[in-house]
Order: sequence, then C-alpha cells, then structure tokens
Amino acid sequence: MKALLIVDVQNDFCTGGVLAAKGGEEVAPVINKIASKFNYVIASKDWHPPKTKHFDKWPPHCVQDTHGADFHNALNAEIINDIAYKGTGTIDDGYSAFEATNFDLAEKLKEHQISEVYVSGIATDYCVLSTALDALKAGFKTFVLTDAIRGVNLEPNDAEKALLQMEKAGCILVTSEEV
Ligand code: VGL
Repeated sequence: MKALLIVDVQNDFCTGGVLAAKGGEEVAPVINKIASKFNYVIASKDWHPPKTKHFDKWPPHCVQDTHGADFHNALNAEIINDIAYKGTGTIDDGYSAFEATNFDLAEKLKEHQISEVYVSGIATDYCVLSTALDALKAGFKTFVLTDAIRGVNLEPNDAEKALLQMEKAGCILVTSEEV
C-alpha cells in the first residue's frame, strides 16, 4: 500500500509568506492531481506556539491558529485523510513529519499497511529532507516527488544538495507522471 505525505503546504511557505519557498504553492495542483493514486494521504502542518526556541533560528512562521499556518488554498483539503502537527512545543524544531506530536506517524502508516511512502511539499532543503530521511529510517520504501517539492534555498544550491543527500541515503527520485 502506498501513502502520499504532503509536507507543510502552508501559507507561510508559499508566495507572500514569511518563509516562502519560491513557487511553493505550485506543488499544490501536482499533488491534487495524483492524490487518488494513493491508499492513504497525510498532510503535515508546522504548528508552532507563539514563543519557541525554533524562532531563534527562523523568523516566526506557522504560528498555531494563524493564517500563515493554514494550508494554501490551492491544496484541495478533500484529499487529506489525516493531519500531522509538528513543532508544537517550545523547544522542538519539528522539521520531520515523523516528529508529529498528535500521533506516531510511523505507527499510523503501519496500521494502514503502508510499505511505500511518497514525499511531496515544502521545503525540499528542510522539512521534506528530514521527512524523507526519517521515512527511510522507519523502514519504508521512500520516493521523493521531484516536481511536487520546492526549496527555501537560503544558499542557492541547498535544494539541489538536499536532493542528492536523499538519493544517497536511498530515496528514489520520481516525477508525478511516474506514480
Ligand atoms: C521549514 C524552515 C523552518 C520547512 C520549517 O517546512 O521546511 N523550513 N521551518
């Protein structure tokens, strides 16, 4: 069984957001189009309290119950079976969807007999990277949807480097057409 993980397609990571990945919202139509090919779809939300150590490293973003933390409206909410909330404490970064605090994501995927995980969303160089590496560690065959991710690129090649890192670790890079 196959699961689609949609990482952090939230306003603050899209055009106009405080931590925007260039063209972040462009992942949404790609994700909407392929969602029906999966047995189970989980979307993660970065969901920070107003004060957290995480904001020593980053400008405040995705604060709980704010517009910035809402899913971008280009993402079809009806495709989502479950939402994984992460970074909800005052010390955790919560980069990986496997650090969700409302349930154990690896357990949930196993309950749904998932063996293959496809990772999409934002940002390639942070939360997508951490989520894909954790999916491998948890024993899932892990695919990264290269046309359904966008990077923050604080340094110009960060997203490209992250892709190489994921591939080296054992992730399989595919496009949405190949699903
Ligand atoms: C993210 C930077 C800081 C992400 C979250 O969603 O990739 N990036 N917090």
